[in-house]
Amino acid sequence: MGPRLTGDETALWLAAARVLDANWTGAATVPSPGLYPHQWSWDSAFIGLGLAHHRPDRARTEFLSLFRGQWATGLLPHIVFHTTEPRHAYFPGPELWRSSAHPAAPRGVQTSALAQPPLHALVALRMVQASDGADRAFLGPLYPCLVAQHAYLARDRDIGGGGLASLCHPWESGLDDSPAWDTPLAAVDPRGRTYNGGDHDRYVALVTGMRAAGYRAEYLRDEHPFVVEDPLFNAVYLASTHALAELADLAGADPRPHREAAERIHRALLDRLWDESAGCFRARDLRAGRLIPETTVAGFVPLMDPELPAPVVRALTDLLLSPRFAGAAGYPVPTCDIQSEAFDRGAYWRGPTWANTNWLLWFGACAHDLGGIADLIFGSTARLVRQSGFREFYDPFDGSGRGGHDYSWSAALLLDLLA
Ligand code: 9WN
Repeated sequence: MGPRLTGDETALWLAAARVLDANWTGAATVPSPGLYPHQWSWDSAFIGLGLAHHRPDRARTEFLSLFRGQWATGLLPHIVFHTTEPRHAYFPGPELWRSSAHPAAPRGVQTSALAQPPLHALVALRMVQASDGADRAFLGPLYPCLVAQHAYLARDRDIGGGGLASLCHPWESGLDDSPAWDTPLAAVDPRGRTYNGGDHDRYVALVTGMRAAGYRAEYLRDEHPFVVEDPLFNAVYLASTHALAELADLAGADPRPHREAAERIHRALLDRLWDESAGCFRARDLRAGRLIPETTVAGFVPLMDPELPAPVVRALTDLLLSPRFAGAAGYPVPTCDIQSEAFDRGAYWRGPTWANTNWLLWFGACAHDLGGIADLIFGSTARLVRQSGFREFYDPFDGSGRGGHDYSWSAALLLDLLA
């Protein structure tokens, strides 16, 4: 155990470490036992943050397992499948993606064909900074993979042409059923499928459309019906691009292209997603050609940008602390504006508080020396875990736990917050 902790914090630390140990498969960490039996991309990044303090050797193995799934295009898929046992059935499994039939997909491992928020370079940097030097050797093979991951986003996903990466599926956002996706998703033809009904048909229809087009970038650019620019994804992309510049220095490579890329993403976030009149960042629907009016927790994640202008930071913190978000929630930060019609305190990404979005906001608050907000988020997250355990998500009013139990990122991020 690393840091100096109080007795109560020590108990929390040990409980979190037990969850990560129990969810370790030998090669990676499942997000939640039973519920999610494979490896998810941004889960692994969050888990890596925690493992770096608890088992740095496993943090490295976790990343190497994930990057085994990387495609020749540079795409780092959002799921790497680890088991085909029927008792671990998860829908959609490899049969939906058919990655083995694609020439750019890796051999010997089955994967999805979507991205997730690219937090990996940021986590790799923190792993190297936290380590005794062992991670430097690991950086050699990892660095080119991270560069390829970012190059894919810049080359194949800058569909709007303004410097941001576009999402082609709600699953790529990490916030699957966020109210922000309701309108662009409603425009997708579900083609009469009946998997689980409702949005699920559209989720599947989006994938089968991409698959039928061979997952080609031209199809995504010209024909795919769901294309949005999301402030959370792009803020994470920006933070990782800054980290990539630092990793380049450590790896003896040229950091300048990454600094230039960061400058471009920083400008594009402000030019394309900042809504001055609302005082927050919003997602842009490229097919409808407009900002999506829903205000969600994703709109605060650009606080991760260290160069965000002071008036923008002020507007964001005012809204974050208002009764629409932290001001009315006993356990901030809810994923959706409490005053929105779409807000639902118990429904997944439509209201509850999550440890991972809290961590992103905590990181952003620290980047701007907003000690009060960082402490508020740290305190709320620790109280949630103390009261309800390492759950998937929590009711923002009474802190009761919802969804999966022994959730890996809730445990891992608590370790990082305590450290
Ligand atoms: C679809 C694993 C993943 C997270 C996502 C979360 C949920 C999957 C699902 O679980 O997504 O990828 O089955 O709903 O929304 O953020 O990475 O924890």
